[in-house]
Amino acid sequence: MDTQVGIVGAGPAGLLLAHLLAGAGIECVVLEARSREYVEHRVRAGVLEQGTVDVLTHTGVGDRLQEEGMVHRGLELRFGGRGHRIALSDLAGGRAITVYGQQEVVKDLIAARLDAGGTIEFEAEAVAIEGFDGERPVVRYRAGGGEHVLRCAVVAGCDGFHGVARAAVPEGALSVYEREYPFAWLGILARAAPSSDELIYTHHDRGFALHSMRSPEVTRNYLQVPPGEDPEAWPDERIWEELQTRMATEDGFTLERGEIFEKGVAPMRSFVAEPMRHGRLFLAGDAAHIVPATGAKGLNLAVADVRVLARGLRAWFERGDEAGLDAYSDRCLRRVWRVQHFSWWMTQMLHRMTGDPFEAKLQRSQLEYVVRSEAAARTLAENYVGLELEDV
Ligand code: FAS
Ligand code: PHB
Repeated sequence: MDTQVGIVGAGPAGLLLAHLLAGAGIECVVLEARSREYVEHRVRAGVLEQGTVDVLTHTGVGDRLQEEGMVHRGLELRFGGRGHRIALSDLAGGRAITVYGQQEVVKDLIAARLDAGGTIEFEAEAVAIEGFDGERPVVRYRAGGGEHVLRCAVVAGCDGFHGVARAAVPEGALSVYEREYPFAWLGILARAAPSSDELIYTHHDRGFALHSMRSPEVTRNYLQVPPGEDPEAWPDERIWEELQTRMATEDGFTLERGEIFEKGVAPMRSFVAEPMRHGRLFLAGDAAHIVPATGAKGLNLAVADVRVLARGLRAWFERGDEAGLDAYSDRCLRRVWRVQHFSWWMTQMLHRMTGDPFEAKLQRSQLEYVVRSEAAARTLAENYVGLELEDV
């Protein structure tokens, strides 16, 4: 056997799992199809739940996060030309979110693994995962122009929505639940100072808009656009004009503009594949589930999965105790479905879904209720900052 745990994918799920296993003295190898340069610069998520910040900090990879991450104790819901602050920390027992780009988390985890002598094979594309119904699973992968085999005791499928791990599960062994939304998100990164200290989620007749950030000099903004929209249909001026229109307020809010240096369109879907364990193959992160980004949950859900998986693998390798692995799927899916519901709830409340005037009236009523009722606001706050694993 080449290693104890073969990990397919060097995204947040695979990298954090490798880091946690190494901390427990468990050998692992990470196989990543893309280059290090590519994965360290792929722009995705931006919001870390308290639990994610805690696990990174407590396991020694949170120094830059603590230094550069921006702690937010509130967010704004904006509709009808007015903003309403949701006091996240006051409503959720002092817990907060931290704004810190996913690519920064990936950089920190890669550096930590390589500095510790860990093995991450970049440009190593897994093409098949076999034998996981027995005790000697193997991962076949292409690297350096040749075919290779990684023999291990366990395989962690952390290869995202389009990976090979979920596809390796025999037909009929998976129950799939999914929903495609009738829109996508156009996301930009711009060299412009944030126009607000906190995130602004906007409901508007023309569609959803979100103002986020990455640093005091870089903002991250999103616009709801039709599904499959071509980013090239959105020259910079059109993006700024549309963002300004949707985020305008009665008191004259003006969005800071700057050079747009990243532009992309991401589809919106909800997806769950059950169960997440198949013999010696464990699915984690986007390989098992996708949420619409409205709740800022994708990365955080991946982290929650691998915290449970690492704990189960440690008990099994150290003491032969398989209870944690047996409970892995059910334990993760409880949180997955709570987060699926919250992400769907935020999405259906804030986006122009069908354009039906009745629906728009319901959305306005729901938004008015959330910003006026402490009970309703607390529901949003405690889910947004992230429920403790034990609370789900
Ligand atoms: P990832 O997809 O991050 O990582 C999987 C890794 O596996 C990749 O590096 C891939 O190259 C590799 N891989 C795939 N197939 C392989 C193979 N055969 N062999 C080897 N390696 C293979 N979430 C938010 O919370 N907020 C957001 O704003 C947000 N925006 C997003 C925008 C986009 C365009 C996308 C696609 C996702 C976005 N997400 C967002 C969700 C995202 O952050 C994911 O939830 C998060 O990356 C999940 O991490 P992983 O499960 O590690 O999967
Ligand atoms: C981001 O900063 O990229 C971000 C923030 C909040 C979301 C989604 C994305 O809901």
